Amino acid sequence: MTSELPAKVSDIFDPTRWRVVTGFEDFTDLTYHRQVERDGDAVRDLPTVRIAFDRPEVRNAFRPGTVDELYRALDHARMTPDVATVLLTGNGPSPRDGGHSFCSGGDQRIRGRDGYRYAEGETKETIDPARAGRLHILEVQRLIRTMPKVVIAVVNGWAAGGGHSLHVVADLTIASAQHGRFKQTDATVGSFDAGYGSALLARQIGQKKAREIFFLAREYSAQDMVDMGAVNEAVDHEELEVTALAYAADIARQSPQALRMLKFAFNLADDGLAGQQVFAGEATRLAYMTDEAVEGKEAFLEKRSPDWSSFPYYF
Ligand code: S0N
Repeated sequence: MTSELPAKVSDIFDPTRWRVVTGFEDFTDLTYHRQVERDGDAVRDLPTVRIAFDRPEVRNAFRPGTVDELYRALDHARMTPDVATVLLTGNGPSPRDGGHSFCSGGDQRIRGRDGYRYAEGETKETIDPARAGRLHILEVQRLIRTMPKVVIAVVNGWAAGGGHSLHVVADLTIASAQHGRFKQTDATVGSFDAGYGSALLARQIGQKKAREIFFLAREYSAQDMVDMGAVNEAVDHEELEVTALAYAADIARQSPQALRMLKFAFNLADDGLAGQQVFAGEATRLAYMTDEAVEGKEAFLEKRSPDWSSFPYYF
């Protein structure tokens, strides 16, 4: 592992705390870093990753390729055993006007009648129909929701439209007191997140406030969102990433198994049978570790009846 410092990708990014995750050098719309501890040339991984939108000139709007990269990075974090926490944030500020953004949702310049174009200039004739019509940010939302890691939205600027929905689906949200701004613009541009973005928000802050946010499309500050219960904490902009890392350090002190079970338990009622399935998968995995489940498997392999006599029906 190289001890070379990564490039400074945002105003509050501290390169000494991070290394670039290898294998994702082809990313154009995101940056993906792993938290490290440096001691001279020695670099030791810590259990947090930072995934950041990197299109500050368009308020970190996502196009289909951005969503592909986001899914890849999140899925890599999901499968990396010693990663406990994912920080999802936005790089910036914009080199054009200094504006700060977490994410402003789907890139409206390439939204077509037949789905999002992968690139500007693609037409109905040249677009690949297998890729264009996918509203696959919803697949990302489901991954955030079901991955057995804690995902923290670190809202450094605008969270608008589909960007607002990403913060809603994250497990926790910390926002910049000065630059964190929230606006649900879906209805303004004729789109609507009728899934987690709206319904889960209503679970979090109540029906009236959620409907206000969507129907009026007004702007809210980080403190407004804390007051509504949609954001955990509004902190000084300069302290935002340090605070997120302090949250991650606390999370890393908890039992991985307990964190997984709790996350899936918090999701269960709202996610219906899909939530039950995720929770049940973990319960089954735990059961497989018991002598009782081993007896069932071994009895089958040894072609005998299982002997349950040492396993009680009641605790
Ligand atoms: C974020 C806002 C409020 C910031 O305003 P501000 O600070 O005044 O900046 P601007 O001057 O407006 O912006 C600076 C430059 O950035 C460009 N830009 C900003 N946002 C976008 C964007 N989303 N797409 C493309 N370009 C963007 C501006 O155009 C400007 O560039 P110039 O100077 O060259 O014009 C403000 O920017 C704003 O309101 N942005 C639009 C927010 C928005 O409406 N987003 C889309 C909402 N809908 C979705 O996200 C749907 C996607 C989705 O998640 C989804 C959910 C469920 C089902 C399907 C989907 C799906 O994938 O469609």
